Amino acid sequence: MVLLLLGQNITAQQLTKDQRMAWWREARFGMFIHWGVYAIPAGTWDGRQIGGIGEWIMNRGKIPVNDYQTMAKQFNPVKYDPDAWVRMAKDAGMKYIVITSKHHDGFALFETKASKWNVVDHTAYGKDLLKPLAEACKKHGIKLGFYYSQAQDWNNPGGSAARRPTKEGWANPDSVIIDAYTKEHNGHWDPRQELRTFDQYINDVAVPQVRELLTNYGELAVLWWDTPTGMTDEAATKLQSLLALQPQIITNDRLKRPNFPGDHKTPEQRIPNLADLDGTDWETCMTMNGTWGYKSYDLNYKSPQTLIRNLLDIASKGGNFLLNVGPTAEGEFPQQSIDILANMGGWMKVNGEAVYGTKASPWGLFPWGRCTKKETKSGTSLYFSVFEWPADGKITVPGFKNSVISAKLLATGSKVKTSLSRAGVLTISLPASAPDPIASVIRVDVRGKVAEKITQ
Ligand code: JFZ
Repeated sequence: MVLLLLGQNITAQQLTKDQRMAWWREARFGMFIHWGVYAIPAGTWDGRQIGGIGEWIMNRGKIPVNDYQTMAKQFNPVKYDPDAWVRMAKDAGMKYIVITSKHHDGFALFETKASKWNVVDHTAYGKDLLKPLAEACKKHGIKLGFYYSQAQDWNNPGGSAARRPTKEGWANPDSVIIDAYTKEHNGHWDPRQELRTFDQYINDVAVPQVRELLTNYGELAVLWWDTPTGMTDEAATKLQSLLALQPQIITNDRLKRPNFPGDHKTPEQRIPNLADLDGTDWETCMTMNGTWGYKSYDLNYKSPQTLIRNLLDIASKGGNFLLNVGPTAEGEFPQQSIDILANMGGWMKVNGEAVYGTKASPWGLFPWGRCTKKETKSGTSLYFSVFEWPADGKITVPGFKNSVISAKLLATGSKVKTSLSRAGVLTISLPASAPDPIASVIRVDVRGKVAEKITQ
C-alpha cells in the first residue's frame, strides 16, 4: 500500500526495529564529522584561545550574533573533496558517516529555504556541502547520516542556548554582567537570539529544515539529534513524525528525554562497562583529540593503538564506534586524522572480520584482550584479539563447551595449536612474538552455537 504523506510517496508498510538496525549492527564502525564555520576561528577569537570544544566557541566566547555572522561570510572551503573524505572513511574500514548538517551555532551546511543562515546564502563558497557528500557516499557504498541540533540554535532567533559560565571561555572582564544576563535570558547572551519564541523557531526553522534534509539527499541512514535543551514533547513529536519520510531511518536517544528513546543510546567520549549494558543498542562517539570541531592548537591525538583497542573493546561489548574527524575551514581533514584513519584501515584490512557483523563476547573481558563471536553456517567463529602477548606463549579461555574445528592467526594465516582440558579450559598456543603489537587476532572455529554468556 502506498500513501501520500507530507508530499512524498512512501510505503505505509512498517519496518521492524530489527530490520532497520540490521546494517547498523553489521557495520560496527562509522565516522562522525563535525564541520562548520567554527573551523575558521579554530579555537581562537580576538587573539584569545577560547576554552572548551571548538564548535562551542560562540557560546563559550559569548560572541555577539553580528560578529559571528560577519566572520562566517569568509567561509570558503575550496579544498573540500567529498569523494576523498568518503574514500578515507571507507579505507579506514568505516561503513557509515554522520555529519553535522547544522550544529548549535545554527549554521546550515545545506541549501535551505527556512533561514538565510546557511552556506549557500551566507558565504563566499555559496554551494550546498551535503549534496556532493551524499553522491560520494552513494558511489562508494557508504551509508550517510545527518546530525541535526534540533533545539539549541544560537543564531536563528528562538533557538535555545545551554547556559555556560563566561569564565569557561576566557577571563572576560565583563563576566559578572554577562553571567547575570544569561541567567535572566535562558542562556542567551545576545538580544537578537530572542526575537522569536522557541515554538516559532521549531515551526519556522527546525521542522522545515529537517523536512528538507529528509527529502533532498536521497536515502538517509541516520538522523542524529543532539542536546534537547528546552525541548517540549510537542516539538519532539513534530520532528519525530517527519521521520516517516525515510521509513528505514535510525535515530538516537537525544531528541528529548525520556519519552523519545530512539533506536540507540549514545555514550559520549566513553566506553560503557559491561554492567551498564541493558540490551539496548548503543554507539560510543569519540574524538581523536579533545575537540569535535577543528581547533588549530589541539594536537592531543589518541594513538592508533588506543583507537583500535577501543573499537575491539566496543565490539566485544556489542556496540558501535563513531569516531570523529573535525575538518578545517578549507575543507581538509587534519593530517593527524588522515594518518590515524590510514593506520586503522591497515589493521582492519587484515582483521576486520573480528569486528563486522560480530556479537558481544560470551566471556566478557579477558586480562590479555577481547573476544567477539559470529555465527556461521558450520558453527561459530570466535575472535580472540590479544593486546598483551603472553610471556609463556599461552592464553586460556575457561568454560569452553564447544569442540574446536580449527584455529589460526589472521595476521599470518598460520594455524595455531589448541587443547581443551576435561575441566573445559581451552589453551591456545601462540608463536613467540606478536604479529601485530596493537592487537593480534586468533580465529577459533567451533562446532555448534556458543552461549551468549558463559560464567565459570
Ligand atoms: C554534544 C554537543 O554539544 C557537542 O558539541 C558535540 O556535538 C557532541 C557529539 O554532542 O555534547 C554532548 C551531548 C550529550 C552529552 C555530552 C555532551 N551527554 O549526554 O553526556
